[in-house]
Amino acid sequence: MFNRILVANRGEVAVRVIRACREMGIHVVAVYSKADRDSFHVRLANDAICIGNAKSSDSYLNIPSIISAAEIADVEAIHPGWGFLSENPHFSEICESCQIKFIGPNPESVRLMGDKSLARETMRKAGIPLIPGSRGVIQNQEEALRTAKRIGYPIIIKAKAGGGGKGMKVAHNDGKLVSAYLTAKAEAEAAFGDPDVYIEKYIENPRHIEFQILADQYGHMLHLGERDCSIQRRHQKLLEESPSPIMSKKLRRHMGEMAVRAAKAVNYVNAGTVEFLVDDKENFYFMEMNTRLQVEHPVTEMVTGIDLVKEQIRIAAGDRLKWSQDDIKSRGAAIECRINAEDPDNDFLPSPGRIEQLVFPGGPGVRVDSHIYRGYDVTPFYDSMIAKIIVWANGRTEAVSVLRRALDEIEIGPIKTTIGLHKRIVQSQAFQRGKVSTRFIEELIEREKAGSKEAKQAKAEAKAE
Ligand code: MV4
Repeated sequence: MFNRILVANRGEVAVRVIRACREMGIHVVAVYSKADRDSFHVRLANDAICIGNAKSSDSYLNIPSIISAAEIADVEAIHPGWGFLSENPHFSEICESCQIKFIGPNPESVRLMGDKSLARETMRKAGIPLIPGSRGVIQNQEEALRTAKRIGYPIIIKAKAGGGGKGMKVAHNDGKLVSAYLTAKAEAEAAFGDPDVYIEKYIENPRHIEFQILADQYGHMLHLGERDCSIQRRHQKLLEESPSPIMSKKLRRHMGEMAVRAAKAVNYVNAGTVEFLVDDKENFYFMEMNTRLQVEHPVTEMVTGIDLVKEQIRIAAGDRLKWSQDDIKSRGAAIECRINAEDPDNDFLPSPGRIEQLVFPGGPGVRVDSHIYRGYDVTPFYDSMIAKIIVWANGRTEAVSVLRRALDEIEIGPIKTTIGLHKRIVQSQAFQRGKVSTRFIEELIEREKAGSKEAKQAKAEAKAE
């Protein structure tokens, strides 16, 4: 096992990884930018090294600074967390060439899965269900039109270098296709420096269901069940749960087998996630693979009892997985809410500032993953997620009750947060019944608008009488 690890990240994930290291008796070194001097992760680590200015490109994305810190601290391994350098194959290559173990997959699998069109072709060859679409990238307008005609409208154009919803365009007919194609290419070039795009049939109101994978260095792989992440806004997940309310044993076995097969097809090592879209007839299709620990990993930890971060570290150190697929049991139901320092009444504008008021929930079945404390300044430089509330209970209905009372216990101020939005989600009939799709938030906001209009009208009519 490693004696010393460096965490190349900040905020909540840095805290999460440092906690795992401390429990494992590993000396853990934090890095921080000038804006993060007073951060919680700096306090919890055994050592901390300043790596540059607040701007991410000067600090958490600055490979020479991080490698220098790792050399000075004399660590054996680096955990990249999520975001920042976690899916940068160049960074993991540099780590390995400096004899520092990168706690994550090989650069080859990261590079392959980062090319969304190549990932598709690899999955096709492996026999994973794929959304009908183009083979490889689209070369010109004529090919775009031919492909759309073959698969039928509506279609979606996606960037080869994209992922996570960036650079996507939907088209409903030939007339709209060419301009959608050209816009998608221009946006892909601007966002990723790569104009290549591919086409898929557009699935309306899908569910987003992803499978957690663990793979050791000896080719042994298993899945830890699914997470339903359908509740999102502008490709930012808001709430995730496991098990998915729509999952049957049979569907889980089938999707889980396909997820493991997808990981095997790229010789995957360490923790990863295979994302699927699921339509209203329970057809499922490979969407992409995330080659990192994910924000929503705690819901899987709560239902399986497996600490994913410790497993990541053990796998990187060369340990064998100690389970076979049949040993993995999911128990009860877990739900996670992401709390952001944003104003839901003002188009989710970031709301940085000092935390003066802070009460976290507790009690049975409640876990809080967060880096904030009373007196902490939420900086405008990074992601606006400030806490995650994760609840567990024997069944989904009970978990929803625990979540509702946990949300009622939280107080964070005076900055604005998304807690109120979570309360509205948990109140809704659709959520309580588990009937959600990726359009859930849009529909919730529409329903509320209609509801408040009706209420206003009723008031006005009552006045007139
Ligand atoms: C799609 C889709 C419908 N059909 N692909 C969004 C994130 C990126 N990973 C892919 N995304 C989608 N791809 C086809 N062929 C709908 C989405 C999508 C979505 C997916 C998951 C969760 C929320 C979403 C919100 C809007 C669109």
